Amino acid sequence: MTKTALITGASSGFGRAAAKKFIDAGWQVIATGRRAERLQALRDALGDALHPAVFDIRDEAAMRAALDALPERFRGIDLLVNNAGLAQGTKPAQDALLSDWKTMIDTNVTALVTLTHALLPTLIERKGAIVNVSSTAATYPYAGGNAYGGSKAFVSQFSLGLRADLHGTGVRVTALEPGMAETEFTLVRTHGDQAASDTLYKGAEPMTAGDIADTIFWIATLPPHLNINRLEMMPTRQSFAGFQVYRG
Ligand code: NDP
Ligand code: 8X3
Repeated sequence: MTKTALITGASSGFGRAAAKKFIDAGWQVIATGRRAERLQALRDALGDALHPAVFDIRDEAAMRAALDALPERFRGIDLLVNNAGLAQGTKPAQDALLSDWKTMIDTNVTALVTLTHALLPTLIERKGAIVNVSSTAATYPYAGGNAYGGSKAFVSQFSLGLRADLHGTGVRVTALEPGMAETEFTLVRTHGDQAASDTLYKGAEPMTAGDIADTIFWIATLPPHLNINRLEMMPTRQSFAGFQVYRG
């Protein structure tokens, strides 16, 4: 029987690559995002196995309306990929905009738990799976990471908590924690600074959206008796740095 995935943030980056990956493998995909023209282009490219659902994920009423409006054949959701998310700003906390922090928390945390809560009954009924896109920022703090890292730490810990609560239901839950990958992420984070984005990724051989899509697909298609709890991945050229010491 054809399986169905709901992938949030499918108008760009990881989500768009994942939509293509799953459809190429014979799944149906509900692809969400705010940019209708991007999702329509994806629909045109991938065919009617893709259902575009256009809404701002922070708008709970719009989210519920989109779920209510799903065509019959897309209603049995087997996989939820909570991928929509963003960072806003790179400044230290004392210079950061509170509005940026609230945008990150509303998107990366509140919207993610709202959608998850709405889909749990279906996922339990179908012994489905949840892949939550967290980040290495969940574990490793860095200057300017403040609320973004906090939001992703929530995503990882929430995923593990879901695992505990869903014990015995057959529903699998994974926190996927990627490091540096070149998408529109840095463009969004810097409010459109293409040069900053190009500089960050130049010579770093960052991961690609396709790398992450392949990983999500691998996680979701493992035999049902296997659960990846959390998976951290980085480009080979990225690793860890030390602590900082202030000597006043
Ligand atoms: P992109 O900016 O390329 O894609 C982000 C996606 O999220 C877009 O499709 C965007 O759609 C969607 N989105 C953002 N805000 C909203 C909103 N309010 N309502 C609906 N959809 C929204 O970035 P990535 O593909 O890189 O990011 C995907 C996820 O991966 C994010 O959660 C990010 O934090 C995480 N991540 C990224 C890493 C990286 O280095 N790139 C590393 C680790 C984690 P639209 O704008 O059309 O609404
Ligand atoms: C994105 C990776 O290092 O920019 O989650 O926080 S990082």
